[in-house]
Amino acid sequence: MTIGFFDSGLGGLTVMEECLRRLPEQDYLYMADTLHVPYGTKSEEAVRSFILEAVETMMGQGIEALVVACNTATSIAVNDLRERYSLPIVGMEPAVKPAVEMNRATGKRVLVFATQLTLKMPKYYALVSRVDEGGIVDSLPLPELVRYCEDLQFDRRILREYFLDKLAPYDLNEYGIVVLGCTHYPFYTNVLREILPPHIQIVNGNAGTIKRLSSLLNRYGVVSGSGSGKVKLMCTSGDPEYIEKMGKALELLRTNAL
Ligand code: DGN
Repeated sequence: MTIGFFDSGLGGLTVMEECLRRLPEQDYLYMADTLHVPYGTKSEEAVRSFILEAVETMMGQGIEALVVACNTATSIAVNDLRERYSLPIVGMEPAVKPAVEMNRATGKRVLVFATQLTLKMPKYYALVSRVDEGGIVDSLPLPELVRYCEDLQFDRRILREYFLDKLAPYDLNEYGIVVLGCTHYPFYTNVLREILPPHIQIVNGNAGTIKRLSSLLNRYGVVSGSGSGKVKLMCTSGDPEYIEKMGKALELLRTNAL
């Protein structure tokens, strides 16, 4: 089976890389809507039409399951995609629910990093209202981080300065968990680990998405695949030179050279 992964840019690679390790018996295709990255700062209507167009292209490439490996795109268009197509479709959700549950015993707060668009969508509001009974969840948009990632900016000094500036208003002793609610952000887990106090855990939604994908594939009868465990195709809506960048970024994730 060929599983298609979709994001505006490099972020979805963090999900696909983990999926390649956990489900090596499938084939993979990755599509980045580089013509329109970043999504997080654009209007909901514009982003919806970008997503529908890009996914239509992926359908033409013969994918048999789709992972919307972008929190912003999931919030905006996962329902439209499910109405249009009958193949298994899995999206992202900021891991707020597990974070709140994990923090219940400690009484500490949860800090969610995501794009502005994800944080202002009704889906996010509904998620937080559902799980955050104690009012312990705070949210912080980090739009520059998507741009840094797209520029393959992994310079420790620049990133440290960036995070220290963004986190300055927060008393980190009050927090027990940071949730990475954008698929670009796990590229920065290592640098965040160096900056955050050791008691703060860093979580993302990738494992949850892969778990949902596995059970959906089982439900569709795809118990085990006969694929190569490889990425068969990487494509973009824009400059084909970007494909080299995707290869580099995937290698950095694979070797944890970040
Ligand atoms: N990777 C996307 C997400 O998970 O929300 C955001 C990328 C963007 O275009 N801003």
